Amino acid sequence: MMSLRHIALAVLMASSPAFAAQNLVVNGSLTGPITNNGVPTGWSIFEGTPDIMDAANNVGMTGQLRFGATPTVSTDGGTWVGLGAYGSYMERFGQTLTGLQVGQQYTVSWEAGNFGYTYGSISYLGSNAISVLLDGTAIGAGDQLALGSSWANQSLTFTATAGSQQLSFMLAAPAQKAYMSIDGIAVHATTAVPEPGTWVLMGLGLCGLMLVSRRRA
Ligand SMILES: [Ca+2]
Repeated sequence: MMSLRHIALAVLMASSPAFAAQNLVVNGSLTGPITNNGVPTGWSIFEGTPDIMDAANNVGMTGQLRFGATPTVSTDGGTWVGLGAYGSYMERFGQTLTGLQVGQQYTVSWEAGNFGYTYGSISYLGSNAISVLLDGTAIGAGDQLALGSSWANQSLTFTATAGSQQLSFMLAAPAQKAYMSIDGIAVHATTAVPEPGTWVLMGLGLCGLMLVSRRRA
């Protein structure tokens, strides 16, 4: 049987800020079947034709090793999304974040790699960076990665201006013909602010602990 002390501790842990900070992104692991012109469940295409790929299937085409540089399995694992850019042709995908708190700062983090694409006379072998957009407006970008750059963790922060905002990704430099990889996308409150209900729970937890100590004494 759980003692009062155990219950109090459980409540305290469940309500602590560290436990309250959850990933607001749905399917941030970008898990889905290899698809040319498709994005995984939970995501939408906003421009162009992004692909679902992995180290053995480039541009979302099964068995196609049309890479400009040897790819490595992402830190996140499984499939990821490939994004191309070529002048006015851009590829952008994303999803609407919900449950944001206005005025709260959030950190967007992701893994980026540049393994390119080459097949016959078609080549996407340039350097580029992953740009992050909020409601269609760029809020920043990761570092430029040259062809052959393996997975790198990148992040930036934003302050929510509405409870629901559209997060999307595209390549930052349209003129630099490139095809980059993105995986492991997450959005967390930068400094977790417990909600009012959480403070009540934490208070109850502390009361429980105090009660236990008094009984012991
Ligand atoms: Ca993945």
